[in-house]
Amino acid sequence: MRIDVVSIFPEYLSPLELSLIGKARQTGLLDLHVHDLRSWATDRHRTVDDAPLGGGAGMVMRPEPWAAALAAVREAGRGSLEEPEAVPHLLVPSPAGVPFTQAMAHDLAGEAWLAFACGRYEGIDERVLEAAAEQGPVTPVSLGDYVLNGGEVAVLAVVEAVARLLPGVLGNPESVVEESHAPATGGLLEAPVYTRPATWEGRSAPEVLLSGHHAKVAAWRREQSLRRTADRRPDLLEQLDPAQVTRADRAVLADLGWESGDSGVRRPG
Ligand code: 6GU
Repeated sequence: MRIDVVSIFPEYLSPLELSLIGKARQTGLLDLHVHDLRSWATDRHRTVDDAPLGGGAGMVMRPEPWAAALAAVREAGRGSLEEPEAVPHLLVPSPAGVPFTQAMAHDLAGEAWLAFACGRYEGIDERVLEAAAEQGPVTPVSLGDYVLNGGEVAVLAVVEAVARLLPGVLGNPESVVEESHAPATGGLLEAPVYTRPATWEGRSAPEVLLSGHHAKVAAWRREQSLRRTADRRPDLLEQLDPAQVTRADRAVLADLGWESGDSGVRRPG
């Protein structure tokens, strides 16, 4: 996969040289390029922002450097991807974007080329995104319902979430199957985990995990997933596919005061 990132703080992306992502770059699984938006600013002060039309607080990123940067990225990528018609899927981090999810990470992991346009200040002039949408897919993405100063932290999060799904990036491909939010867990949160010593500072790990009884361990983990999801993310529990709810699940849910039936599960009162 090729990934291009355009930012006025390219150093902000240096963690992408570390750990599994850094390794994936070294081994050629990930071809990641970070670009400084200011290289496409043309005035003496390398200005990339200006006051918002219509007034208001803050500054808006000017269209000209962005258009030049995105054109240069498209050109560079076409050279490297051998497909002469290739275009990147442009992702634009923004608190006004669509929520980034594990499902989106899986979809993006199937693409050959992603590009990220990191806005700072109040954002990028909207016409840049309109023009880009005539060249290829454009998706504004948000990490969640809070405000960051710019898109760089979101790029770190999205690139890590996507890259770890690429074949060969993780040592153990099974670890992506059972984790929280993976389709295989039916969208439940993962159960708590323990390691040795079995008793630490007077606290014992759950007995069942020492039993060697795989079916009992699986049943215990399923129950813990349900309880934790009910506590922390009742919204996820409500979206559970009724066909995936077993009789044992119903007993746990009833204990929590949840109702379950053929149409799904409903939270108490
Ligand atoms: Cl992707 N960008 C910014 N600036 N703030 C955010 C965000 C993204 N996601 C949540 N808050």
